[in-house]
Amino acid sequence: MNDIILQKENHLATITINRTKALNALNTQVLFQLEEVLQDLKKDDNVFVVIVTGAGEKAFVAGADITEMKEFSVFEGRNFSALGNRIFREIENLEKPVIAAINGFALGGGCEFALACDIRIASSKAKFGQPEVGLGITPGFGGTQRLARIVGIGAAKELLYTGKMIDAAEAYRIGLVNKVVEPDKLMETAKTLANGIAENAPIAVKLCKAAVNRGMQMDIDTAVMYEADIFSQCFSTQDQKEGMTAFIERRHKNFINK
Ligand code: DAK
Repeated sequence: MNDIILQKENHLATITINRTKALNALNTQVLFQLEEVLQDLKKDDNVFVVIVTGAGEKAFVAGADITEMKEFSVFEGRNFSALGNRIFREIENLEKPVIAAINGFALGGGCEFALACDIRIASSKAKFGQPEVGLGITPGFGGTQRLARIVGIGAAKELLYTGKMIDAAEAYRIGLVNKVVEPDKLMETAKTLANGIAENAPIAVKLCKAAVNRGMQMDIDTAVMYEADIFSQCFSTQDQKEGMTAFIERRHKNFINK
C-alpha cells in the first residue's frame, strides 16, 4: 500500500496520501487503497479518531488525477465518480470523527476530500479551490453539494464558478476550515484535537456525528426527535454508566467503547 500510509497510535489512526510526485492526486489505485484502509478502520474498535493528511510539504491532495481523467470515456468517468463518491460517503459515515490536517494544496477532489471530513485544520500555507470549470468539468466528488452546505451558497458558488484558489486565512474567514496554524504545528494541533476527542466516550461521539449528519437532512421537528432517540441509546452503554459514575466519584473516567 505505497500510495496510502496507515499509522495507528493508541486510539488514533493517521492516513497519509503518499503520492508526492503527483502532489498526492487521487487516481483509481489510490482510491481503492483508501477504501481498503477505511474498511480496516471501520472494524477496528480500538481506533476512536482518524486524521487524514498529505505526504510532503506541498500538497494535501491536488485533486483527482488529471492525467488519468484526461482519457476517460463517459462510462469510465461515471465509474470514477461513483468510486470517489462511495469512499467520501464512507468517510462521512465512518463511525468515528475524521480530522483533515491540510498541509498544502487542497484542490478539486482534494478540497472535496477535506469537505467529507468532520473537522478541517489547515497549515497557513494551505490553498483551497475547486478549479474544475477551468478543466471543462464540474466537481465530481460532492464538491457542489458539501461546499455549499459548509460555507453557504454564495461563497460556494463564487469558488465553483471562478475556480479561483484561496489561501488558508480566506478559507478560515468563510468557514471552510476550523483553524489555521503554522505548518510545523499542523500535525501536533490535529493530534491534540484528536486525543482530546478520544478521551470522551466513543459511542457518544459516534452518535453525535450521526445526529449532526443525519439531522441536517431532516426538518427540525424530526431532527430533535432523532436526537432524543440517540440520547436514549446512550443509556444502554457501559460508557454512560462509567462517565456519570466517575463524575460523581470524582475520579478519572475509563471509557471502553461499549
Ligand atoms: N493530477 C495529476 N497530476 C498532478 C495534479 C493533478 N490533479 N496536480 C499536480 N500534478 C502533477 C503535475 O503534473 C506535476 O507532475 P510532473 O510534471 O512533475 O510529472 C507535479 O504534480 C507537480 O505539479 P506542478 O509542477 O504543476 O507544481 P506547481 O507548484 O507548479 O503547481 C499546482 C502546483 C497545485 C498549482 C498545480 O500542480 C495544479 O494546478 N495542479 C492541478 C490542480 C487541479 O486542477 N486540481 C483539480 C483537478 S480536477 C469527477 C470526479 C472527480 C472530479 C471531477 C469529476 N467525475 C468522475 C465526474 C475531480 C476533479 C478534480 O479534482
